Amino acid sequence: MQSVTVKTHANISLIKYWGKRDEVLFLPTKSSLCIALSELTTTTSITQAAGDQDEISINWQVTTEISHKKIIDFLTLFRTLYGIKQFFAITTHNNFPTAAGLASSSSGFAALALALNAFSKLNLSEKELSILARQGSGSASRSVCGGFITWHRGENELGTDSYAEQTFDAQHWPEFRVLVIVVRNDAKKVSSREGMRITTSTSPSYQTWLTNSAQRMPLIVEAIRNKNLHEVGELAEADWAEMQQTMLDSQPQLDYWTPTSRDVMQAIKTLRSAGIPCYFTTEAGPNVKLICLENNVQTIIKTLREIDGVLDIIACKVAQAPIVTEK
Ligand code: 2P0
Repeated sequence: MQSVTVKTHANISLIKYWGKRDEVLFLPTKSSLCIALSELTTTTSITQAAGDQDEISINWQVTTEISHKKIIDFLTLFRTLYGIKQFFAITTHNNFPTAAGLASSSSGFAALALALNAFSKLNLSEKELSILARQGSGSASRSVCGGFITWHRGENELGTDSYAEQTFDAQHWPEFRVLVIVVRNDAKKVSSREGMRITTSTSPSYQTWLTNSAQRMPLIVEAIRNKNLHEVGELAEADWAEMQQTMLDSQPQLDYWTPTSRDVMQAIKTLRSAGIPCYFTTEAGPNVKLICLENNVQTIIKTLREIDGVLDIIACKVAQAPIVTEK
């Protein structure tokens, strides 16, 4: 029987996505920029279903009914968009905790989009795949690419110009590293989707962030082009801090961090004061992501491992493009 297997990478944004201007089409309020992470992967296989309904097997570490429904909705959308009648049998597996702020939906829906495209022999372009993946989860639009990736906000309201593309490839900056500091493995209480809805409709600082963040986009691209870690780190932390402010001044307030998250962020600042260049960001969750260069990885890991509540530290390089295998 024909089968397709796809391996994608989760991504971590340095200039953030937090808010939609169209919830049905997943159109963001602003552009964002991220890195694909070599060690955080989703592997998804697809074959034809035996009967007349989709069969889904999620071997994720935390499986929720919501994630199951999101996949079914995405398959239904795919059939509608491309006039396909077939039902699918899908097995999908993450090598990292799901729905805990490690961007599982980014690699998850990107893998699904790539697998459906290959299985149905549609030959969609990378741009079309990004637009498709976006409609499963916004951040998934970025995981169809490898390297350093920009997701363009787009201007039209049909979503045809809101897609991600590679800005620099995975080899551009070989010494660049991301450390994923895991402080909790369980699913978060307020989903990103719901959190964004609350923030965009209630945060008084939201518009200011949109304006400032848009100005950071060209600056961070230049900083990455020049391999200037200090600039990249300062811009990423500034964008994170303003995003965090929009969450904290939302009604109800959104606070995704644990005491350990805060201890880790403080330790990163202390390391920096001691002359070790490292910077942090987070998603909508308690786990912290640190950016640094290869030569400081061991020192940083040794320091952060001593913090109470740190469960794991995963050292990532910038990932290559997804891999699609057909049988
Ligand atoms: C980001 N996050 O840029 C930001 C920063 C969380 C904080 O992308 O509703 O899971 O499925 O489009 O893609 C999380 O958003 O949300 C996210 P939906 P998604 O990485």
